[in-house]
Amino acid sequence: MAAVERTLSIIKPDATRRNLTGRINAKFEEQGLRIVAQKRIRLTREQAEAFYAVHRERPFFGGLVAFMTSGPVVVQVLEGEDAVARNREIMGATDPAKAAPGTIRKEFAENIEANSVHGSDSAENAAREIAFFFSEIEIVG
Ligand code: RTP
Ligand code: MG
Repeated sequence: MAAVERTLSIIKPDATRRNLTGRINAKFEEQGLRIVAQKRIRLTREQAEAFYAVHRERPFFGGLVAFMTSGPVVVQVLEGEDAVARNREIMGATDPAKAAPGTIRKEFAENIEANSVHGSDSAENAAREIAFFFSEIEIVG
């Protein structure tokens, strides 16, 4: 049986601006992930730069930080079997033009940058990213 895991999800500013939080959360819940923590926040430039520090040398870093601080985000912890990989299936490919039908990015993303959601890409990064935004008492599994 697959292990129960947690992953960090962010509903990005392009999606909160279009009032898509509920429709995105329905995708997670319908496909077996439970939202065990959630809060709506506005990232500061310092927070966005720290969260995406791994991408600091990438050409898209400046644009990404500007985008992620352009409006509210909803940060959340998703729990379920194989939650890290499962969430990335539900999200679809980074570029919505390459995302599979039915995925969040295929249905909602505007482009490769404003792509509606973030999801941790490994169990190690999930642990680090969850700790970046949440304390243990805020996560109710
Ligand atoms: P995420 O981290 O947000 O879950 O997305 P990901 O793993 O699919 O993509 P990643 O390569 O980690 O890139 C992080 C985010 O940077 C933006 N991006 N822009 N302009 C570009 O070519 C470009 N490439 C990536 C996206 O918002 C992407 O989700
Ligand atoms: Mg990534």
